[in-house]
Amino acid sequence: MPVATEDLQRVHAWWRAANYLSVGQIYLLDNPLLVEPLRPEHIKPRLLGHWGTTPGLNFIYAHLNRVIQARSLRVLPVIGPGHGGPGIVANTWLEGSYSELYPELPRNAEGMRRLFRQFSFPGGIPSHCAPDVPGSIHEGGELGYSLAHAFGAAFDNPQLLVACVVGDGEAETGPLATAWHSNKFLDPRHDGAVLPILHLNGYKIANPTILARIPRAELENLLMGYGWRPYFVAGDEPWSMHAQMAATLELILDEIASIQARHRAGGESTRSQWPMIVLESPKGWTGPKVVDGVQIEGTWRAHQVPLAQVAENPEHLRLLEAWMRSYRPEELFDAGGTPRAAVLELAPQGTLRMGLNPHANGGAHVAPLELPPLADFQVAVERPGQATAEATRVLGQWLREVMRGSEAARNFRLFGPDETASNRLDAVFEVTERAWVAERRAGDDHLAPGGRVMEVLSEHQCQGWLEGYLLTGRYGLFSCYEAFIHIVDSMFNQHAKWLEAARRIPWRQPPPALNILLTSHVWRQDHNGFSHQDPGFIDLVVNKKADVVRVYLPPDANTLLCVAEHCLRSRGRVNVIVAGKNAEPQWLPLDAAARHCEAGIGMFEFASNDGEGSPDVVFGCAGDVPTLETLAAVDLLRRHLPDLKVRVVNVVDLMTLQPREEHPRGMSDSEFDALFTTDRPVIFAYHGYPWLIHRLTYRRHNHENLHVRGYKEEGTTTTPFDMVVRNDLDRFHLVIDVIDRVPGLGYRAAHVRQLMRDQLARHHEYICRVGEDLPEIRDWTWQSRRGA
Ligand SMILES: Cc1ncc(C[n+]2csc(CCOP(=O)(O)OP(=O)(O)O)c2C)c(N)n1
Ligand SMILES: [Mg+2]
Repeated sequence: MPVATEDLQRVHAWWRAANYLSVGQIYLLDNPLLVEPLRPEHIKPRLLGHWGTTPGLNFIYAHLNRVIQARSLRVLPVIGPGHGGPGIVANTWLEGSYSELYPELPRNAEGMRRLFRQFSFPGGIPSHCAPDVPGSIHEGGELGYSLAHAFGAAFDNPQLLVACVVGDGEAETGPLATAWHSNKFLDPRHDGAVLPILHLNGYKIANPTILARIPRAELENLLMGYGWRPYFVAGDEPWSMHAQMAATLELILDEIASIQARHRAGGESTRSQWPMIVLESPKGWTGPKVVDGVQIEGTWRAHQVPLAQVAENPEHLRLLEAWMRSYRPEELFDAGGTPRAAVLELAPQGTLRMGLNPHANGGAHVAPLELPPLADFQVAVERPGQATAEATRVLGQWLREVMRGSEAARNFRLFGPDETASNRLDAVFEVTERAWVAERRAGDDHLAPGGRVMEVLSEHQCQGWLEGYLLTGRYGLFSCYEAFIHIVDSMFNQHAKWLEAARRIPWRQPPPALNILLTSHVWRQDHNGFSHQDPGFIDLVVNKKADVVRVYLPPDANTLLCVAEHCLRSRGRVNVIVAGKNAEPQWLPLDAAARHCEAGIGMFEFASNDGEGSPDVVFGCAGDVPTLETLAAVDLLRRHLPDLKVRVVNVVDLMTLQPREEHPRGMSDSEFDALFTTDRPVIFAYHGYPWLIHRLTYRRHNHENLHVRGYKEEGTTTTPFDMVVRNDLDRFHLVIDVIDRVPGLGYRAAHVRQLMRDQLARHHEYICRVGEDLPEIRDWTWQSRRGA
């Protein structure tokens, strides 16, 4: 049914107003209402920003406003081409949300002057849909994640419609290309809807886009192949485009409502073909058509600023003024700069305005997550090393109860690329399923619509969905192979930047933390080998601002439980937890584990024999496998060099190693010196690349005595113990390190050193002959020889 002309006129007025305000932000320092002819001193000295995508975004925003009003919809916008920031700022200023969050920018001439001036200006706001932009959960700086974020926001938000603009250039990225498949995971009963709007403006920065240069039938088939029903809105004549867009939105919203009604009434559980829009419009639409004899509108040349020499070139200045006046600002704003009723009538009310959608400030609307008491899941550890457990399996049992506790609120999900069971978290399947709305066959394992375990073989989707889920105020955990978390290095960077920038925006509240569990780690890739061995993600993580990152290396199951509980409670951070899934000896009972985690670092008294006096050597260890090897080395030292005074310091929270001035969890120098001494050799067995420990401690007093063992890129498919041997992280090498570094010991302990070398040779010979580790290695357990 065609939409009434008056409605389209309102949409058109809004669009012109938003376009006017967008151009003003890119170009003007002053004279916002053009009350006098433009002069060079009204123009910004540096012209920054992106015009090309902006009129399309403004067109979409205006049309969404109309349907939000007509249908009282709750719409969250996700803007893939986030470089169109001035457009979204313009729209949120028009609807009033901007001035509510930033009262110093009221909807009048002075507010408009400041709005223009602040954009991409020192001391002002960034050019993209960064955290300062009302209603944004997606900056759109690094392209590719819009659709994953949109789905993450829609999961478990049944009343929400996420309108996701996808750039046609963005659509060429790997993450976006896969994200179309998110529709196989969305359950209309429990989840909201995502409406993708492919912004087919034909160009990127300097090239056409692929999707704009294939026949329409091919594009249609491609999108249909991904399971969507594409509707095309195409052209450049505004009134025809308004009519098409409005009618298409009506159709589509009816379709979405009908899909939801059918599923929610209980009748239907099969996958639906959700509608989407392909908006084919000129890049830089309504901007200057030709500049200096070159076509701008409808080409890649419209991407950034179509008129680049406005202050210097009178013709450009004239063109800019003509361009801005083409929107007829006097019809849109009164003499005082306030938008006229004809424009404002299109703005939805209250929190229906997209800029004030509560979901976009998820941190301010977080329901508590019920966490079951750890005591019910603890491993009984009567004495160190006596019990054996698979740390992640223990965690899985606790997570099962977290799943159960969040069943009604549906505010917790687990994400992972196909590895929940392999990572031994499969207890959760006693309570929920893997989300799946595609075909199911006999023999499938725990697949169902509405499941809250999200498995897709795309680390990008796992990360993107989770980010969208968290930013809209829910909780989650992403478990991943350690080596393959690198696939989302860049996404991690972007999310950490978002969190960092959001801290400076007063109205934003920190969302629940992004928790990444790295299991199937470098030391236990028994089935795989070199390709699966890389502990370098931690190195990347610690580059980020101290306040937003934490890295935890729990040495056993009880410590893992304590760490996980802490992480699920924390806000505004990225927590990385590294923990193995294999059966390993357990060191700490739950109460001791809790104290250890609270401090983040501490002595293992049970393994230290330096008593009141000072140690001859200090062992540092971080990570489950390095802790095991350290304790096995201590065991050997007790046996062969019983007089040697050894101290063992275990690190759970890697950030404690940094100076306090660098990180809120960092130790003071005196605390560090008390643990590691100022003059004794320190042998540090670390889970990852050794250099990181040096990087974190290079300012400490005893740094010249610090000797770090870790992964040095020696990997293959071999036995677990051979992995540590190849990297000199094994107990025998650690004992040799002690002998070589404790003054005077080299001579006295030469025979022990030789014995260690012999053991390494024996190990090598045995594994090559038998194919598994020596029984005394496999079956080694901690024997307390305290004081022996
Ligand atoms: C991952 C990534 N690669 C490169 C860029 C640089 N870049 C910024 S905008 C852009 C073109 C985007 O084209 P499109 O998605 O079609 O957006 P629009 O045409 O709407 O501006 C590129 C390549 C980026 N931001 N992110
Ligand atoms: Mg484009």
